[in-house]
Amino acid sequence: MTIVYLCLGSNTGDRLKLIEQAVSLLNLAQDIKLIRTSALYETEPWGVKDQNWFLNMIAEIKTPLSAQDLLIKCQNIERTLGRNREKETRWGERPIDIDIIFYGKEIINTQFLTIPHKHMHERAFVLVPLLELVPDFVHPVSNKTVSELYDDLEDVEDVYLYGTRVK
Ligand code: PH2
Ligand code: MG
Ligand code: MG
Repeated sequence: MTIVYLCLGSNTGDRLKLIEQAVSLLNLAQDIKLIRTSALYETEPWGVKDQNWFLNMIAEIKTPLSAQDLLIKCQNIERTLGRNREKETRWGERPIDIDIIFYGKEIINTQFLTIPHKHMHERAFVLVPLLELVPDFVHPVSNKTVSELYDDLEDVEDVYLYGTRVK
């Protein structure tokens, strides 16, 4: 069993409903045990500015799945909720996105998967909800804690507490 931190995001359609549905599909999945979720945050778009604001949150799960199999499960959930990658642009709008941020302390670099997530240390929309759950978790590549990564952030995009807890 591995503890994994997922970042969920949505910036089109009924964002709240899409995030809630993603959480319940994760919870229903055979090999995924949902442990806890962060609060929801409304966040300024990172990367491509000219798009709707996102709702983001972190889910802490436990799973016997490999990182690759977990990725496939997450992508299946994204598809179930109407995501069509062929219509998307890099960092552009999407109804639902489920990214693996940490997979235990593992470091993975394949064609399909980079873990820890390549951009997590640059993103307040990931670090703020992570800070809420695991401020002392150590990033296995930089060896910095989540709270150190947060303190090191430059160009912090706006992150607001959305006020509704999903779980
Ligand atoms: N996801 C992106 C690109 N930019 N910005 C915010 N605030 N939240 C996201 O989830 C997000 C983003 C690509 O997946
Ligand atoms: Mg993704
Ligand atoms: Mg993403």
